[in-house]
Amino acid sequence: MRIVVLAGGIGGARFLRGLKAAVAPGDEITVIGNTGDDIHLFGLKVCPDLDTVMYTLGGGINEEQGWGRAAETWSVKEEMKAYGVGPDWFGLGDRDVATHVVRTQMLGAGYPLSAVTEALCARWQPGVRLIPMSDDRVETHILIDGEGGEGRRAVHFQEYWVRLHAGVPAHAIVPVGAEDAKPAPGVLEALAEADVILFPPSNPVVSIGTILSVPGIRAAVAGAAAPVVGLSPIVGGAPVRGMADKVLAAVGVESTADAVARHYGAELLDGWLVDTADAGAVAAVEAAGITCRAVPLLMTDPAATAAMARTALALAAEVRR
Ligand code: FO1
Repeated sequence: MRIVVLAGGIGGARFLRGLKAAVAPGDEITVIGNTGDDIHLFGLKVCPDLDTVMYTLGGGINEEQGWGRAAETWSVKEEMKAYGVGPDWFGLGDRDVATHVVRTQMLGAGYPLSAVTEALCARWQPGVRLIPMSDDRVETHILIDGEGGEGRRAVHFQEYWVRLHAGVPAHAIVPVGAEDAKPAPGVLEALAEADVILFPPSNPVVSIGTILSVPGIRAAVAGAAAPVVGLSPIVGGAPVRGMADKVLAAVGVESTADAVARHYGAELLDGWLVDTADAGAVAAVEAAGITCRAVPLLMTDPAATAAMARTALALAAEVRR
């Protein structure tokens, strides 16, 4: 079975670990990774969501953080601070820096991001095919209120997320460059040939939404022969992790399991899983033309995550187009 997953960072990576445990030998998982979180720092290109998937599935992730490397040291960060060269709010560990050096070197030599990602994954062996949503530069910016009452200003997603802790209202989410971006090689083919397409509990706006903003990808999902099943990132009216509610508000979507399903819409989704805490939302999702089931959705451990993945695959079989 060919399974295609549109994944962002931490939630998506954790779900993929369970999906790998749930599939049968011979099943192939292709991950279309969000690159809107990418940031250029100190002359290096950092791809947080691609790296979180690669490190999580390859066994190198810092487990409690959900990003960056395990057994990390911070000499480079300390030295940059000693030189007074910022920003100092985005923590690049020494081991992680090596990934960005290799990536930036290969990009500089003319390799597209998809080839670079394949090369980095040759070391990590994540057990999935990881393709960036695009080889073109797309960077999510957030429109916030200026300090001191001046007009609004756009900040890079990472500054909003990490320095500002999403603590100020987001008035707009702009995937800069998306309108000129093309799907990376293999993306549209994977979606066309998929037997199942999954939306994991990633951020619906800045992760899955950004992937869908690359021209051609939304239509490829909507027009795919494969059933599309999503898992709600919102449980009991709040995101399980991260700050998805802050960016959902920016696009006028309330933080409920059924509002997110309706945000994606029946033209994309055939099935939607909500947590048992949101069983009351099933009727509203079904009324929107999306088959809905209430099942445990907390990824408390690998076994629970594998069970979620199996339930998503079972629902896909039930709603097959
Ligand atoms: N998140 C933080 O909250 N603080 C950090 O200092 C930080 C550094 C960082 C470095 C590399 C990387 O790949 C991810 C990093 N993240 C950090 C997480 C990052 O903001 C998120 O993983 C995604 O962008 C959101 O999914």
